[in-house]
Amino acid sequence: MDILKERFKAKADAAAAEIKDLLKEHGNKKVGEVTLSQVYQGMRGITGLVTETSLLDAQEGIRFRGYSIPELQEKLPKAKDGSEPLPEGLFFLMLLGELPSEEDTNKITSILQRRSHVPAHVFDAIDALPITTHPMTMYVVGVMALQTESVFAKKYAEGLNKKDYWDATFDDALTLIARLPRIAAYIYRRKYKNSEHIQPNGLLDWSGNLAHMMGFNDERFHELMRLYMTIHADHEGGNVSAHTTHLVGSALSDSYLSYAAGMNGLAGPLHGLANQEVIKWIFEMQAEIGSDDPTPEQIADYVQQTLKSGKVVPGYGHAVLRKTDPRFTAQMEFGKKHMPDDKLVKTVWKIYETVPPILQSLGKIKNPWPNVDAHSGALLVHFGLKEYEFYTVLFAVSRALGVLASLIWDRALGFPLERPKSVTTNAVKMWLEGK
Ligand code: FAM
Repeated sequence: MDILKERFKAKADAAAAEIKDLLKEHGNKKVGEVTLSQVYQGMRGITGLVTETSLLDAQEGIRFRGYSIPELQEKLPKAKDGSEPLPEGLFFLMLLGELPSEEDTNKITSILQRRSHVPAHVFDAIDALPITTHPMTMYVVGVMALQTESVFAKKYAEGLNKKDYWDATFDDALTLIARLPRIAAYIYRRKYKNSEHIQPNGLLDWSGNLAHMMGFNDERFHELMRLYMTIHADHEGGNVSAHTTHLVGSALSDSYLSYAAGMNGLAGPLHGLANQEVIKWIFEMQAEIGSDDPTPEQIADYVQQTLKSGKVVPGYGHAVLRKTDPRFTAQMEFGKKHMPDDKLVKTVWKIYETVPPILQSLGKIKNPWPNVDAHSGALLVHFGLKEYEFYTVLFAVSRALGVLASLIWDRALGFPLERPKSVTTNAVKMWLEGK
């Protein structure tokens, strides 16, 4: 751990010096103009944040520290006999900014294994909730209960030098990431498997252990988890979960408080909850049509019905992307390799052929193409994970890697409190009248 911290600190000091010079020379340069529409419409397209871990291109999709998803699948270390990347390697890449060796990846795995013990009061807090509670609510309650363990909060209360904020954040972030699979699996077994819990296997990789504790032992499911945890980890800084984690962290709230806040945002249906909405929508369509193998015509009719009732087609559209999400494509490739004849997976592919032209014909939707959530549920159902209310918890476990790596960088670079300006419509009217 100390060597990892030293390597990180050297990178962060070099980056901080570079940013200082950059701002000294170019600090007054304009990065863009803001229109009144942007102020009212969710600040789309306004550049106002720095997130070092990944960058989203509207046409090409996400790149993590410069690497696309297919490149990560090729270059990141794999589990023994596996072919999907280990997300521990992606975490190293996002944190250090360089591709990890196998040894680097194993080091992260072993740090996470050693820190994975979850204190009993966290399970008590989850158990105190009614069984009908949504899994994302249980998850955030579990994370909040774990906040008792925050090194940052404790050291801050004792009087922490601001130069050391990053160090305590580093400790908290790794401990939190290590414990999330156990919390997620505990919620799954409590809610859906009669509280028959499965103990962690200290020899497994981070995602493999999550799959094991949930009760899925098919090695292909372990592979799916490794891919899933890699592709959902980060999507630059402006999305609701990343931005919220960063915003709350800017008040020097610790990793637990900041991450829990971000995950409350992930639990919204326009963001991470869309993966449960997609499968729910497909199941409802199957029930209405009376077939688990709908034709393209039947799908098109159902899409029109959804739109007519004033609802969105879940899994389609994006605030930034303007092409098919490469995270969708990666999952489609996984489906072609492991389950090409699965009816539900094939339905997802038929929806992919049917929905974009319909959405395009409406003229108002900026991106008619599928996003990450359009595909994930069908792969999970294939292995028997049909409890779709749980899906966003998996997304949340993965998202921890990106938002917490970013939070460590925020503290290392000394980023300040975030506080943009807001206006009232009255103030806007007065400004327009020149008053
Ligand atoms: N179905 C129906 N209408 C849609 C739509 C969809 N899939 N996507 C966008 N629209 C509508 C949108 O509601 C808006 O309508 P109004 O003008 O009547 O309010 C109009 O098209 C223009 O929206 P936009 O500019 O194209 O998209 P936004 O940037 O405002 O919103 C999304 C982006 C993702 C919130 C939106 O596309 C959506 O609601 N999609 C369905 C939910 C979903 O899949 N979310 C997951 C996003 C995912 F990537 C993630 O965060 N995990």
